Amino acid sequence: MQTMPTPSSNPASPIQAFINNNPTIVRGAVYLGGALLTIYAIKEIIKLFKEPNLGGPELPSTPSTSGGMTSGVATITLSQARDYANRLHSAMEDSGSEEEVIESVFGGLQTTEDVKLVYDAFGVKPYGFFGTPMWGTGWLTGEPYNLAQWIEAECDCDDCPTACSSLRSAGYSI
Ligand SMILES: [Ca+2]
Repeated sequence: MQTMPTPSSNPASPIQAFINNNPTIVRGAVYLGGALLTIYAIKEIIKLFKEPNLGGPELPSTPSTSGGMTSGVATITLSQARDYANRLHSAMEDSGSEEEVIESVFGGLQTTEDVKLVYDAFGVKPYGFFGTPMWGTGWLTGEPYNLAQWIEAECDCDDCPTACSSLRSAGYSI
């Protein structure tokens, strides 16, 4: 079994001994690891295909640092603000939410004016259950939530720190 030609007189390491004594467990662990990696890779690939790209502008690849947001003029157009608002809604409307999309959108906003444009473009949308309400009356019809309320309901500030700090910088409470 010894493959290293070292003239060491040391006994096999505890790890090597464990592997030698428990080949079934070790092989099982390797297979399990491989299966988990495969599942992870498939999920990542599916996510790539699901990535909503409606021909809107590409998001900047380098998010600005949270908290470093300046006030002043907007750096995005109204049409971009609408695209970002739609992207945020798609990231949250179904079961669960795509935190990385939310963070990426807010990471691309540079001024508090940008945040306000996206906030206004988002407007108020009914929120119910896990996002878009489904049917009927009562709790299933949803409550009219603004962007800050959607973010709060879908993605707390631990998971979406950039979104939270950007909204706060622009004066919205979350
Ligand atoms: Ca959701």
